[in-house]
Amino acid sequence: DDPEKLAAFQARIDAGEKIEPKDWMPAAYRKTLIRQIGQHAHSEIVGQLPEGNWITRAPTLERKAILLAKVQDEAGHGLYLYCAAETLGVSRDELTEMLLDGRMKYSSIFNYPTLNWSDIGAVGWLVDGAAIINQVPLQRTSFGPYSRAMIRVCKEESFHARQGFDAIRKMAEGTPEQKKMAQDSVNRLWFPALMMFGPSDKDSVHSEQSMAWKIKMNTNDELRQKFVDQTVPQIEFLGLDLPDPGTKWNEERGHYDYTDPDWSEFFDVIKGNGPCNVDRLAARNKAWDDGEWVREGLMAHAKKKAAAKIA
Ligand code: FAQ
Repeated sequence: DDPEKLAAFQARIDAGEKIEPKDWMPAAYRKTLIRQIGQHAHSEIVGQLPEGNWITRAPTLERKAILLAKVQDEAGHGLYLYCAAETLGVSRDELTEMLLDGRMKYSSIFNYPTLNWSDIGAVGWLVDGAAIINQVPLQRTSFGPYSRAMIRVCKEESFHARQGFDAIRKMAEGTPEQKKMAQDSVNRLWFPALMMFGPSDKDSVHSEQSMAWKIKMNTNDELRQKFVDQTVPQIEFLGLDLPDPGTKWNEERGHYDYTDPDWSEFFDVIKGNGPCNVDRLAARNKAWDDGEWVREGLMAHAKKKAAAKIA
């Protein structure tokens, strides 16, 4: 890339201007955005699986309607984000193929199972809670379409997190058995939720450049700390035990100290070896294959319509 163009581009970023799809941008900026927005979209799509699995088994009609709406929202977020990625010159088909053959990632969290109803509350509360902390700053990200997508997505994520907290609260305040289930969910999902923010700053390969370009607004560790600080009092409010015995308020830092997740487990999960990686990709591949007749039908219809217009 031409150094003068690069300097002018950086000046726009530094001045807080939004970069729009037709503007000049460095090839690496485009590539990083396609990777991050694409992975984000894939996460929303794959993220429907652990919760979708419980729609038929929700305990009441009200919980079922809420969960159904939430899972549909996630599908919407995925489609919205694919559109944002498409403005960068990649097609949705290409992105989908890269997800299906493992060339692109999706969030590590969705490779953990949801074993019972209490896990559904914990996912809404912890996973959507973590997603919000990550996505609120992304509303100010430098790429216009991504930033605008995040504004709408964050509004819906707030509803998701609240419904999750409400569901787990019911469990935590329920029978001793239900409370035990809530505790077990928090214990199992706490460290995987911390992993959602990515590796520790010293191992984060993309952070420095992505922050200079305002593709990311904070480091992984900054956002992880924010999540811990926000969530620990909520766990205490629920009357549950903290899942990490290393959690301790640090007066000097003004933050909770906490134990890092097992990073070898994280890298293993993102390499494809988590408890549900194989199942998740098999489900997405099956959905793609089963949907072939729909795609073919839509194409045939579109061609017929276009031909009728010409005639
Ligand atoms: N999982 O250099 P960094 C949701 C990879 S929320 C898998 O730090 P970066 C809502 C990373 O790609 C979840 N891979 O990377 C919902 C890179 O590998 P690569 C989605 C991860 O990009 C709730 C390598 O590790 N949210 O879906 C993860 O600067 C309930 C080195 O890492 C977003 O995607 C991970 N957790 O920072 C839906 C938010 N962390 O690509 C349904 C937007 C890192 O070179 C139900 N994304 N890696 O092969 C971001 O903010 C960033 O991409 C980070 C990672 C912070 C995730």
